Formats: sequence, structure tokens, C-alpha cells
Amino acid sequence: MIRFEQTFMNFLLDHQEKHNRTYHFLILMDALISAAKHIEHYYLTGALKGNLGLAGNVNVQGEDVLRMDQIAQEITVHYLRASGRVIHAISEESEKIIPINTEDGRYFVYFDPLDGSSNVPHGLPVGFLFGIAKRNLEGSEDGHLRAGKDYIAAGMFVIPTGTFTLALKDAGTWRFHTDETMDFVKPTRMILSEDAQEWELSFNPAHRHTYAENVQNWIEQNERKYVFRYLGSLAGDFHRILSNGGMFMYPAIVNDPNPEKNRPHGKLRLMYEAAVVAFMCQEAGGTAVDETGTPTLDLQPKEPHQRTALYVGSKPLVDDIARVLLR
Ligand code: AFP
Repeated sequence: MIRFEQTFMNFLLDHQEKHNRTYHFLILMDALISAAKHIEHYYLTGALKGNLGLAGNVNVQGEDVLRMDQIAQEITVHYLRASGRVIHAISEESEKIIPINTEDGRYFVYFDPLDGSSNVPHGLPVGFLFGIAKRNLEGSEDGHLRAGKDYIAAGMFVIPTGTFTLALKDAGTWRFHTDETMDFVKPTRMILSEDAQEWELSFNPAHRHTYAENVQNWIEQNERKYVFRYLGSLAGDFHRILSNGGMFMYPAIVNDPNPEKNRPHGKLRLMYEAAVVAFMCQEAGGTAVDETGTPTLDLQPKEPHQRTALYVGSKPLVDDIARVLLR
């Protein structure tokens, strides 16, 4: 007998019916999955086509844009537009908010279509991260810059590993794998491990002496208790934390010998990086805070590309460092 796994679409249909929801969200998810598959295909064959090199211009963060970033952006905007369900989108690759279906759209989508670009020239894992908020259906629309606690869903594809993780508001974080037909199948509920022996720590060790002193001290006192892993792509690093527990952190840079390199507000982008993983983490039983110990999901963005420091993972570990940060 052939063993068939439940597909993502059947899983989502069950979820929507159980909660008496519309089919619009399915259409949006179908668009995001089509985009991710399309990007993954380009990524797998990119080196052959010369798509993994530098394109020669810079993005809104002042970083080099790889051709693969541009391709991923174009693909994603195409599918979001075709879905007809998106009001407008905010992307790492576009300085301006991207208007899509401003009249009849139903959702706001915040995304980074290719996160972890230093991995691109090596063909190593990158992420496609997204958060989704819903239009205020009653009364006037007050704005598109939603805090993470107002997202209805958030997820990530780790490209090109064929994995997809989606968190649904109050309904858990679920991981899917690609089957032989390239469908995402086999929903597995992700709950952060309570076994501290499995926990991992993840941060860029090259920066550790530039962190605030209280953070450096916490690392000194705690790092030997855990395994250390760092890929340099938030989606890939957080993927491991979701499986094994522990903590990913990108603290504020405040003690760089070259003050121009300090990043007192952190490096990661709130709307399409930090809030996305914080949302997935919370639905998996974990938590996330910024440099002041404030929950990441409570941070109200003031502008689309706002940065934040991030500590995300198992609750006891994040709570422990939050106590130090609050001092
Ligand atoms: P890039 O896309 O510019 O490589 O940034 C990736 C990222 O935003 C996130 O995915 C990583 O966790 C983090 O930055 C890596 O930053 P460092 O290179 O400073 O460690």
C-alpha cells in the first residue's frame, strides 16, 4: 500500500472550515507557495544560469543586491498580485510600500523573499520569510504597519531544503516537507523542546565583543551549557531552534571599536524578520524580546524597514536574558 500524507492545502482547508473562515486565505497561501517553489527552482539552477552573482546595485539597507534577490522579489510580487487578495506589501527589496489591490485586497503581506544573502554565492540555505495581517473589515483602515501581535499568520520557507513552516494565530506552528510531487505535506506540530540538554545557542560570534556588557556577561556565564550553531540566515538558524529549542539572538551592536559600525537598534528588520520568527516561536510555546526586554510582538513599527535587536527561542532562556536586559 502506498502511504499518502496529508497535503498542506487539505490541512489548511480543515483549519479554515473548523474555524468558520473564508477561502481567501487559502488563495493567498497558494500564491506564497507558488512563489516559494518558483524561487527554489531558480535557486537550485541559479549557479548554472549565472543568477547568483552580484547585480551591481544596492537595496534600501545599502547592501549589494544579488541578482537572486531581484528574481525572488519579482516572482513574489507577481504571485501576490495575481492572487487579488493583497492590499499592499512591504518587502526588504523595495524601499516603498508596494500597492497591489488597494481597493479590494484583504491582507497586508510583509516579506523578505531572500534572507541570508551571504549564503547565496555558495548555494547554501536562504530564507523566504513572511508575515500576514488582515484589513480592518469594520470601519476605516487605520494603517498597514501592524505589530506582530496583530499578524494572523507568519511563516518561512528554507530554500532549497523543501521545508515550509507556518504559524497560525492561536492554532500552533506547523512544519511541512516537500513530497515527490513537490507538494508540501505531512503537517507536524512544532513545540519547543523543554529538554535543556537539546538546546542550542545561535548568534554571530564575530560580534560578541561589540554587545552591551550585560549581554557579553550573560554569554560568558551560559555559553558552555549549550551547543553552538550559526548559519547566517535567520530562517535556517531559527529552523534549528524550533526543532531543538534554545535561543537565537542578534543583540544591539553598541561597543564596536569603530563607532560608525554600531547598530544600537539591532540589525534585523522588525516587520519581515523579527516579528515573523517571534510569531512562529510564540505559537510553538516560546517567546522573543528586543534589547529592552520588551516582547517583540508588542513592538509597534513606526516605519516599514525598522530594525530591532532580537532574542528568540525557549521561554526559560529568553526570560533569563530578558531579566539581564531589563536591569
Ligand atoms: P543578509 O540577507 O544581508 O545576509 O542578512 C541576513 C540577516 O538579516 C539574517 O538572516 C541573519 O540572521 C543575519 O542577517 C546575519 O547577519 P550577520 O552576517 O551580521 O551575522
